[in-house]
Amino acid sequence: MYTYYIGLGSNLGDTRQHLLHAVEQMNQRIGQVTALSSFYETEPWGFSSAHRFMNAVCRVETELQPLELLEATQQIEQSMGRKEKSIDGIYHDRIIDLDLLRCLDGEGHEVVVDDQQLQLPHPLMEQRDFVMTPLRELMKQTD
Ligand code: PH2
Ligand code: MG
Ligand code: MG
Repeated sequence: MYTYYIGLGSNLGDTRQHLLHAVEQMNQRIGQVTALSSFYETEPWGFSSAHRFMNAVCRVETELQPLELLEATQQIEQSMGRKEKSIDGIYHDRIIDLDLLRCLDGEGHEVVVDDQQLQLPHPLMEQRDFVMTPLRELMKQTD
């Protein structure tokens, strides 16, 4: 069993509803969502857009390996109508973005992944307040 921390972001349409829908989809298709941070309204980081973001982080328990989970989260993004993909730091407005941030194994040890498709822990997360603020909220919990 793995414990993952996943960042959620949306800056188009009913952003709060999109995050809630993504959490529901993760519960159905991935495993159990055992914690969800507060929702934070944030300014676009790394690109300019008139649309502000809603960001949150959740914790998910699942048997899926990191690359399997990546595939599953990408399927959820697509099923919710996500079109654009961020490539080489060029960002776009999006209905939903699900980013794998950290993975812990059954003993609570950090799982490190350095694959072309996926790096864990997320290499940019510490530069991003919209990730670290909700992530810290969940890491403080001691259940
Ligand atoms: N995601 C990005 C780029 N910039 N800015 C905010 N505020 N929130 C995000 O989720 C976000 C971003 C790339 O995925
Ligand atoms: Mg992202
Ligand atoms: Mg992403």
